[in-house]
Amino acid sequence: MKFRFTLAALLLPALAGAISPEPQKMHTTDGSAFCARKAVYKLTGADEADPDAVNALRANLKTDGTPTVEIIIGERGDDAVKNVAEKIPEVAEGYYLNIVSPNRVIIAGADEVGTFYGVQTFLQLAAGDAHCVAALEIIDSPAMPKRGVIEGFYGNPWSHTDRLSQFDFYGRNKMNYYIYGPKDDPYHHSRWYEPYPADKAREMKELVSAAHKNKVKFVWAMHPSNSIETPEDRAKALDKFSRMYDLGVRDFAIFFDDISAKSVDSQIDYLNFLDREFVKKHSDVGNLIVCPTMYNKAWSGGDYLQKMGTGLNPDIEIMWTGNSVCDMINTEDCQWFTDQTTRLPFIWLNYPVNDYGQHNLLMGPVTGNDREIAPMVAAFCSNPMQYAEASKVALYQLADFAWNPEAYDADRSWLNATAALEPGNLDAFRTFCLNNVDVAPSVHGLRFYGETPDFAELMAANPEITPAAVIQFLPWFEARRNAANELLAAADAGDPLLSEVREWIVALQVQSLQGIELARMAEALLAENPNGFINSYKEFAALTDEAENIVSRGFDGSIQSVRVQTGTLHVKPWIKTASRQLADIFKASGAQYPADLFPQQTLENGTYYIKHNGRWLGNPDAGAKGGAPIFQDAIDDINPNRQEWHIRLDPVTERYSIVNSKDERYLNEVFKFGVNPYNRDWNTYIIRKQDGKFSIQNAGNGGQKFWGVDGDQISGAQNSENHFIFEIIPVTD
Ligand code: LOG
Repeated sequence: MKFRFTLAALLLPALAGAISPEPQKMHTTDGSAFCARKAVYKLTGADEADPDAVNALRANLKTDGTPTVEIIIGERGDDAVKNVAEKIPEVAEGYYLNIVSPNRVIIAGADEVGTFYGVQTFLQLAAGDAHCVAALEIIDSPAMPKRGVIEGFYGNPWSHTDRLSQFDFYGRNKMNYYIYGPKDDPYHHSRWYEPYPADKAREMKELVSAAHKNKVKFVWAMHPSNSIETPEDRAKALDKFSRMYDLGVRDFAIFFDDISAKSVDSQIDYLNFLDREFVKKHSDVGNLIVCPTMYNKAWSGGDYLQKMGTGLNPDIEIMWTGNSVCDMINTEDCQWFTDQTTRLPFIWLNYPVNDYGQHNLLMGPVTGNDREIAPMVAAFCSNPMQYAEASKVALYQLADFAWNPEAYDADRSWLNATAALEPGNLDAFRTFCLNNVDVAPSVHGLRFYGETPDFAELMAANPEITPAAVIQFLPWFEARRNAANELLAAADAGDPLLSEVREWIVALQVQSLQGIELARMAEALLAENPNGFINSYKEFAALTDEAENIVSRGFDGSIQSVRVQTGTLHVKPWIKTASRQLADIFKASGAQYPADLFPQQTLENGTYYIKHNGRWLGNPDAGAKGGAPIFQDAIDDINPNRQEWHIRLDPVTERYSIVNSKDERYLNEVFKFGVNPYNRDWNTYIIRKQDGKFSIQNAGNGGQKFWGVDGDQISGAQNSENHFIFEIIPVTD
């Protein structure tokens, strides 16, 4: 089904709050709107209609007093909505919503869930900025049948309050799946066979019922690892499932991720056993879901997936994270999976989970999933961060995407998400989110490059870091400081999302103060005010220390706290480079400064001789391409700079580059003059000092060999040797 947006539909958000997810088809009709703020509602059809939908209306709208607006509500087959029966979409969970001028509303679901979703849409319209509702007609239904969340990360599981708040959020944003599988809940994983203790069981029961009220299937997942073959293990599994059934659970999953599976045949046999002996014996239990051990293409091999596809009972659904563990989903991923298994993948999207890159939060626009995947997936669920409230920024967008991928626009969805979540601190919150977009390099390689876009523009406009350029960044940092201060006040006043990520707000605050202090250092340099520079530099160094030591999650019972970081894509590296740059300019100015002002470096940036056994390292073929430096017996009086080397600390790798002063050619990891463009990941060295002698070692991509000497040339030295064999002597003229 494809619909186009009418111009009127695009103009609607001006009148109302954003509808989440974006409806498939919406247009305004003739006639004027009524004012929701003042309306008193009368419900027609409430006796027959879905009770959760009716409760949601009653809880949010005024129904006592003389009615001014009538809401007619029901699902297909109900008397109240029979006149609009042909308008109701023929898709499960779809609904028809008609706001009729001047004072009538019709909400007609394709089924109970559809009615509930129609109510959510109406409530969003009625809560819009102007509280005025336009006359309009919406025909809406989901593109993907199963949309939701897998609590499947490592680290602090969500709290009971977190989960209750999530279900409410899923209901409002039309997500219908929640899979319970936090790796660090022992009753899910390490001691899967043990029943929940009484208090946890009570909570579980409450959760299941809260989920169901929000039309969310509560899937309880168990991770039995390889304990699946013996009759005892199988009896325990049935027992645990029965106990969960007694708590209200009607949907089950088995996770086999992150283990080395003994055999795919025993996994299949086990799953079919549970399907036969438990699932099929309960008419009200939904399809079993499995997360296979080979759950992404990069980790797949042999005939594992083909066997799963042919061996598992046809109703069992198989989860899939795509091309690799953490990757967005495209049509090729889905097709590849279906070719192996002859089934549609139940998508487990590893976003915004950050358990593999815990120092960063993922708060940006959600991009990268192909919009054409809807017919190619059985479900689209995402694994979030251990920060439940903060995860809602991404989950809102993923709900939007899964419902209506055709219309999905990441930037618009992100604007709507942030507006829905933090209306009171909107600009500051958006500023915060944009400082936390990229996850930084990690084992999984997933990156997001849209972080701090306006900072990236400033960097592009000021490619060289001069004092004048650094001052250009001051307003940017001042705006971040103001945003952080505003958000900290809101966090301390109890805002659940902001207090959850309070440490990242502190990180933004400290980072912005670092930037402000850099501008002061730059001003002092321009004003030739060494004391001003020294004072600001000390302040900057203290802030840097503070920035490195902000630790998250100090709550009682937390099993994990991490050092937080923010702005890692552009801002943090820029601050580091700029501070070194300004310090170098200051040192070169000849001003007096305390010996311990700057951090201890093995060597000051400068020009040096490198000597071994009284011989000088030189570049006799200066200007050639390639070739190697050699040790020479005599000092070169004619072309002295052939034996002089610029040794400088690279601010990003914090290692040294070694460049000949005659022709500016750098030394590479095989002890020759590099012919490729200089690359700091390959061409920087660790230089250490001991008893007046130095060692030089490859690092980064260049390996770990030390410099040794073989005849006239540098050679790679073994680890066991003494490497402190060089003199590095400043060239003083
Ligand atoms: C785990 C998951 C974890 C995620 C990201 C799956 C199926 N399993 O590498 O628990 O949160 O990656 O770190 C996983 O994704 N293993």
